Amino acid sequence: MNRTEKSFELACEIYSEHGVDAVKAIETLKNIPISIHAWQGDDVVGFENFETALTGGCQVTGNYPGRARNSEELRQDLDVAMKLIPGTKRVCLQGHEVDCMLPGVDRDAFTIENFSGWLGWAKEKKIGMDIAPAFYSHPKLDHGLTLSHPDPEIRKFWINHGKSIRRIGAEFGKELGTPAVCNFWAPDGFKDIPADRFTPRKRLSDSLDEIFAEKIDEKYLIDAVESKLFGIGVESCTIGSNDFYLMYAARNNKMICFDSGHFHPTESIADKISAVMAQQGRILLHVSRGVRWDSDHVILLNDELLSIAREAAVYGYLDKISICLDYFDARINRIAAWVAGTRNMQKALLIALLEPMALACEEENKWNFSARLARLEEIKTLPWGLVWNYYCEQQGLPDDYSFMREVETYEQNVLFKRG
Ligand code: RNT
Ligand code: ZN
Repeated sequence: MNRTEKSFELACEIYSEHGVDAVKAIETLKNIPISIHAWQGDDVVGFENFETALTGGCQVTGNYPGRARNSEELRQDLDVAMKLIPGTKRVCLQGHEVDCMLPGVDRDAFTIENFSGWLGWAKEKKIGMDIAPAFYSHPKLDHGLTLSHPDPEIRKFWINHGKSIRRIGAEFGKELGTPAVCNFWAPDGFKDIPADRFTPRKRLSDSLDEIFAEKIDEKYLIDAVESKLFGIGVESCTIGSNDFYLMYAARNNKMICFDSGHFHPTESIADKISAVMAQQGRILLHVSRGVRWDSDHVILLNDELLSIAREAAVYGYLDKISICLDYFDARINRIAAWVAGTRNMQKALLIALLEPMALACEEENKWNFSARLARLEEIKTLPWGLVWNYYCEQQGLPDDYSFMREVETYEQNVLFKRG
């Protein structure tokens, strides 16, 4: 027995004294799919023929060398990252991360042909794919509006984009044998106080209805809708606000997407999970980290992440929660960003799965809130790290620091050679 195995054995003993089966926790963790956001690898630039800056109120800062310039490079980078991440992985695309452009075909008419390389790759890797229409970084985002634009021609373009991305997602779902989550987020809003908040909201609602009018079997595609508080340059009014999408999702039986950067800085999405699950039964999480605003920093193993993971994992409805990462840092190696962030998500889930919550609940049910406090604090020093290390080793993966060796080799051999 090596040191990792010995430590794991001891950890198992301690956890079992708390009524927790660490081996089972690892098994559960292994099967939790994490949808890795492809857009960390290309700074949300996409691969269309034209170069536009990232618009829609999001920002990627930094210019670390090695950004993927086409889908092939992006897949190559994802291959390296995914080899360093344990467990079940999916990949999520933005609607402009096309594999190839076709003459005369814009976003409103993309088909699976534009994404064929992705499909072939996902088949080979045996992973599921998710997708999101890109309602930004395009000249048809006009005066900050897309689906809620007053001009029916502009709305039509974006409605057709939504429809085409849904069909592509359905194709992914059908071909890969696992439904694609198709997430709708649109940046529509106003920098300054609008005179009319109602009409654009009504138009957004109608546009969404039109997009979703085409019935697609949930065996292949699951629609999600994502709200936002504000974006850069869209500070005064976001058309697709939280209230808007909560109602929309509930009324139309869509999945609600909670992005951890899309609320007031002191508001946590962790508390929202049970509120929705008690009534509707499914959620998409966009796990991100806002620093003072929706800055989309790499997720850390911090209190926020721990509480999100706990709320997702402990009530037995984890299989109803889709986890997608949504951060982008161009100031560090993008592969390191994927690996560190995804592993942090997984560590947070492991910690949640290992927590002897039943013991804290026992005290809660006896109204003994002092003992509950003691239990919740006791949890924090339990040896989850030994379990995590064992899990990585068992999967043949380096530890949380050593993975950098492979990233750095790839950086020297490939990323730094990109123009
Ligand atoms: C934007 C949303 C959206 C992101 C894109 C890439 O604030 O979080 O979900 O995926 O910006
Ligand atoms: Zn998001």
